[in-house]
Amino acid sequence: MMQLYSGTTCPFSQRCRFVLFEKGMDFEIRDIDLYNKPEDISVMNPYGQVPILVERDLVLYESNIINEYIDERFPHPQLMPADPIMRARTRLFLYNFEKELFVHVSTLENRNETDPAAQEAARQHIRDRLSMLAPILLKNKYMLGEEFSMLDVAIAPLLWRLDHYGIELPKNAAPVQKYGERIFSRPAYIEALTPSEKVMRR
Ligand SMILES: N[C@@H](CCC(=O)N[C@@H](CS)C(=O)NCC(=O)O)C(=O)O
Repeated sequence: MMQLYSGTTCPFSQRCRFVLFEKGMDFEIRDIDLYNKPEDISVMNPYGQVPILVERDLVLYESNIINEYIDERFPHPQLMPADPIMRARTRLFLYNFEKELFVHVSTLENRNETDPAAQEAARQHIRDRLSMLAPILLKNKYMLGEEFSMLDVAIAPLLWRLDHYGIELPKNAAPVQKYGERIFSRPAYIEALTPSEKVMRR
């Protein structure tokens, strides 16, 4: 059985919990206290971070890498597009999300980053970058169109945390908020939330 080492408030861990619940297979979630990390975390992941997925002698880290593995191992419902061109485009989008959005999420999650100016800059970058997605999400139900995909999984934990991070989107980004609500109403999304995540959003 797969085991996921997961942080109860970690947006990257939430991505993997979300995919595990979407697939509806057997797995075990091990909650890790990030203030008091067990030693084996750094043995399994040289960067000392969660999420980590363990399946027999396979040990994986990095949320997007873990999620692609789960998607290939349990193909239904498929979350990466079947077509190679769309698949490649999706990977490129995932890469862009990390470079342009989640690098700033990491600043806000980092307990050692206490500089208010750095935190405010991170909020501003996230606000601007998310607002740019509004025209696409006005037309599309999900990031790629009608089909729910790995891109929606990747971005959802950020949309869930906007209030929690103190980020208010401008009015013209309403389609982004509505898109978030569509993802948050999925049964697997709700099941994957930890008690600490449930209280992040009113
Ligand atoms: N790029 C990584 C980021 C993982 C990450 O930043 N995890 C944080 C918690 S949200 C962590 O484990 N922090 C503990 C530490 O760095 O000591 C991923 O996508 O999995």
